[in-house]
Amino acid sequence: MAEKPPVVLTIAGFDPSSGAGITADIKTAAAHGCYGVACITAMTVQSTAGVRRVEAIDTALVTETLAELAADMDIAAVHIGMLGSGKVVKAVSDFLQRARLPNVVLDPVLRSSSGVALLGGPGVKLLIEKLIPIADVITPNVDEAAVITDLKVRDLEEMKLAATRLHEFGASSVVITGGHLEKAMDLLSYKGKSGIQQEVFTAERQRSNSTHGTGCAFATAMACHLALGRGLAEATLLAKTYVTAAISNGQTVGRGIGPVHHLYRMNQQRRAAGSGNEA
Ligand code: PXL
Repeated sequence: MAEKPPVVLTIAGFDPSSGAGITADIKTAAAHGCYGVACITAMTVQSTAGVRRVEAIDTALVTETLAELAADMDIAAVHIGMLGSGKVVKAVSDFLQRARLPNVVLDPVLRSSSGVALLGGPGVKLLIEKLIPIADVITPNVDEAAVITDLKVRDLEEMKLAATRLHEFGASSVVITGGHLEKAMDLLSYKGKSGIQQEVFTAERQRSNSTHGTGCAFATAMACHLALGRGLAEATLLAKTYVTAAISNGQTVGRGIGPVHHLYRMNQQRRAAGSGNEA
């Protein structure tokens, strides 16, 4: 019988180098046995060397694409990445209010790793007002958490305070990723029965040049694990483990910051089968 994989919808920008954005998210969904579908929010001109140009997509295209997909298939989880403009933030939040889809993971993408703004000030304000309260989980990195909360976020204590502020903004659950802190640390914070519960996940910091797309890979992997029925803490741990392995198996592509290897498990399968490119 044909299998029915969980469908994971990514609403994100297009990175032609496929380290980040929708093409990377589709690889992440495939790596988790999910079926990825996508709504493009913005075009970027970029390579591993950096982002050259960003153009938001016509919001009518976003609205129609989301309605078309939601009418056709059961969506088990949603990943929201780069939105590119305040108008697109509004179109996506209007859709989510109507469609009431499960397991909405919001990665509040504000800047590229090379420092180019991917969402302007008015867009950030709308994201805080309209998307944070309806997402099931938000996954800012420490820099994004600092911009959104207007707090300094440099260590674990400050991550905990920022997460608490994000709950005050209406966030149900928060994972602040601190992969580039001296000690790589992620903080999971959620509203439990007896108030806010916080759990820390640590890993050795990796020195690597293959780190383009870590944020997208983490948030999409979270969405996949939630789609597969896993709880929040398990999803966080498994998504972190996935990204750590995707970095350490990073591929040398391009002359700049290389992509993580979203499909590293396929190499392992090839090796186990004793065939393929084992270089
Ligand atoms: O890593 C953030 C990000 C997300 N989405 C798209 C991007 C980038 C960074 O460049 O281009 C489409």
